[in-house]
Amino acid sequence: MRVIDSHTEGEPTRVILSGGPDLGNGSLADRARRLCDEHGWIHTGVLAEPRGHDAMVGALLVPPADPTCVTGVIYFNTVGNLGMCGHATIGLVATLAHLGQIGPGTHRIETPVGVVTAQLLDTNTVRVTNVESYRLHAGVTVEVDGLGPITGDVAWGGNWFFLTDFHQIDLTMDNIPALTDAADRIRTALQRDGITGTDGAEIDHVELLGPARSSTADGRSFVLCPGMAYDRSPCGTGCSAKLACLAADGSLAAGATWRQESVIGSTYDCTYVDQSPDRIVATIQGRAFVTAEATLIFTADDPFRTGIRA
Ligand code: PYC
Repeated sequence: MRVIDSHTEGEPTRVILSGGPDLGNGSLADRARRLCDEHGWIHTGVLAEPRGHDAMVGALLVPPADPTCVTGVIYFNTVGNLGMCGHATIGLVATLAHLGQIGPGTHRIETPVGVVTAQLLDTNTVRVTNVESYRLHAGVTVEVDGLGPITGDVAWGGNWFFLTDFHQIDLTMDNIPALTDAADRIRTALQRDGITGTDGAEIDHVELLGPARSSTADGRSFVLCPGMAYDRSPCGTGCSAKLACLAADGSLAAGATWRQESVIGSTYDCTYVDQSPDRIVATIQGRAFVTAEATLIFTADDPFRTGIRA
């Protein structure tokens, strides 16, 4: 399996160029389901130890169903699929540029939750225009074991998020274990209380929000991804969900830039345009750097051929 690794504002992406499973030629959503149902080992085999680690996100390239797209892609992490992934789209575009497969300009990319566009601004800088984002519920309160009542919004940004202003623990790197534990407790409380996205979709991302530390940023976040890994980048789909909430509150005008800082201090510049009632289309700009080109080897009698499952 041929892969290229990159990181986007600190968050790793592993693009599978060849050697991935054949998922047929249904819709991207059908092929994403087949990846989980028939080839579930890929998630840990490609991304988890001993070949990777918990924070990695995979990008399996597949032929697009929409011929206007440069590629189709299915994003996944060690525990399952992601709908969209902002940082991995930036990493994918930098990877395709590194391979000489695309040049500067705008490129359409098909994901299981819709087509996104990505503008390659220079070798490393990419601006992604995401699928539509929206806030589903405002001001939802859950009683969280060990934290007390926590109030936040439920929003879609290509994945489902619970976003809450969080003041109990500073959003700094030395607090990552405590932040991970807090976000996981919130996610557990949401599940316990049956609080979901549209059509009962699981809210699998929790975004803790606080003040920026840099004077040039507008806010800081800690994002817990499905599983127990946190996003090193400011989380592209999480920023989209955040912008949907800001727009719904009337706190950020269409076209204005919001600079979101991650828990490690990296940033995305984000803007939005209004879409049909109560929806926005967010644009996320950040930088990705290619870190490795590799061939993954899956030896038949390797006891950890399919990765170490947590
Ligand atoms: O950038 O959208 C994102 C993302 C989701 C999970 C990890 N990164």
